Amino acid sequence: MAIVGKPNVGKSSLINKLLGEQRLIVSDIAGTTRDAVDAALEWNGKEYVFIDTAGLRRKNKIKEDLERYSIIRTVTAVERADVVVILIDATEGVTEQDAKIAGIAHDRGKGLIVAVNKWDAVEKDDKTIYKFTNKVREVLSFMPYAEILFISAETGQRLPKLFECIDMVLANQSMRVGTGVLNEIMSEAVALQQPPSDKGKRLKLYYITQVAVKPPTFVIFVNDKELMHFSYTRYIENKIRDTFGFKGTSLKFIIRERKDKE
Ligand SMILES: Nc1nc2c(ncn2[C@@H]2O[C@H](COP(=O)(O)OP(=O)(O)OP(=O)(O)O)[C@@H](O)[C@H]2O)c(=O)[nH]1
Ligand SMILES: [Mg+2]
Repeated sequence: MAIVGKPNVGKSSLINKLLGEQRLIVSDIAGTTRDAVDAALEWNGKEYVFIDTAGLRRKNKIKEDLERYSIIRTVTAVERADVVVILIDATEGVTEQDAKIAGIAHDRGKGLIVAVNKWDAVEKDDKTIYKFTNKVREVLSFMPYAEILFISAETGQRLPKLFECIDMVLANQSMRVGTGVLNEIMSEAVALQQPPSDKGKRLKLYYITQVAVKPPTFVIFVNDKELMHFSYTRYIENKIRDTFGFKGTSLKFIIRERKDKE
């Protein structure tokens, strides 16, 4: 599990709380953590390794080297991880900087959890969670599949829920769906919404199969790759998600051409 996020968002505090000891260095000076530190711990009889990272700063001339350095550290941590927990500071709201950090995990097809931290420090009414959730969905619109949790590294609020979420995302990253059922879903989807056509030629979808996990990866065989628009792939993806969820994980689609059957 890689814990990523802006400076001062509470990454080290979260790992400290999970460890139940003050092993990592926590401070309110942004940019405290310089190196990634691994922390192994047990939860409900299972072992988890958490990777702390240095917070990613906004670009700034003087700090450009430091910025580049922390991006490299974040990328390395993300690449080593199965699940990436993106921390957002509830007292500051979700920003473009958060989107940039989340994008690093999204681009690499990692399991994703968005944890809004410092929830204890926010004044709340009955609509606060709803409004914050909408804002996160808006800024992180490229990853609608991500789970969103509201936590506090300080009080420990919803940390058991965080582990439940991690287990669920891990399972979804490794889920395999049978070819039979995939082709049933695809045929049904095609019947419900006609595939696009161009210059008199219509897209035909012949066959779909899952070829890999982490992230779940599907190959779709079609008559003409050019006709398989992003939006139709997204439509098929949504149909698969309607049945299997795949919460917390991106899905990858590879489009291959095959000669016409007849
Ligand atoms: N109220 C509140 N404060 C928190 C919470 N989590 C962290 N903090 C405070 O936020 C400050 C920064 O915490 P750190 O854990 O050092 O943040 P970090 O993300 O590791 O920061 P860098 O290593 O600099 O990137 C500290 O003063 C913490 O006490 C929380 O859940 N609630
Ligand atoms: Mg830190």
